[in-house]
Amino acid sequence: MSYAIIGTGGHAKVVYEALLLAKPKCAGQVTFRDGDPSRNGVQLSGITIQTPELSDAIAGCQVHVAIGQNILRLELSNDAQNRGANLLTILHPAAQISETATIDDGSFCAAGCVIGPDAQVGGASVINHAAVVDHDCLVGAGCHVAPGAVLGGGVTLGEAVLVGANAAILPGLTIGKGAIVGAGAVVTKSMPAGALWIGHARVPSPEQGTTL
Ligand code: JB2
Repeated sequence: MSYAIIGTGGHAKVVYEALLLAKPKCAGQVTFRDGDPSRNGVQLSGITIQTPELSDAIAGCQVHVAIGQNILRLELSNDAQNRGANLLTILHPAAQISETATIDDGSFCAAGCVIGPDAQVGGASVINHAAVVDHDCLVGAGCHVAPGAVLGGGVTLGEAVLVGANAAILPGLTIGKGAIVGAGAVVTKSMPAGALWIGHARVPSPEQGTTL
């Protein structure tokens, strides 16, 4: 079995460490791949980086896209799958995941995160260190719940939502596709697609004026 981690930045190192803990037998079978030709031959965690990030040789490999940027991670995951790769889900052994939660292909759950009963996490998402995804949450594909962020029970995140570090979203709210919640924010109302929330309030977009 061969494993490929796409991405060679900080997130890739975190994911690689978790992979070795979760599947010790894959040591020696992992390659890092990057789209940037200048990264070819550079060492990361003792492994020589290869470029390009995707080629037809990836068919049949276990591939995990370890890039923090949501849209890029989602697109590269889809590309890898279209080339015949199997998307690898990586669960750190210190992640606490309910037996009734589901985590879709290509996602990463970091150390210390908690995923509650009947929560569903879409593909190519990142539930980062110490983040909480409480019971019955629905997390869309390509989301990032950053370190220490908390989704109350029954929160729904659309595709590619970023919830910043230590932010909290109150139970039952719905956050639209591509929305961004700033670090440390407390979200008290549902947000439409593409919206931005900083601190205790949604940031008005120009066409919305001041009526939120
Ligand atoms: O257009 C691109 C591209 N742009 C950046 N195509 C491809 N194929 N890859 C791209 N990248 C890759 O994203 C870079 O080659 C590099 O591998 C990675 C960016 O690395 P960086 O260390 O800047 O960020 P990261 O994605 O590893 O981690 C971010 O997200 C994490 C969740 C950081 O903000 C971390 O602090 C955070 N924990």
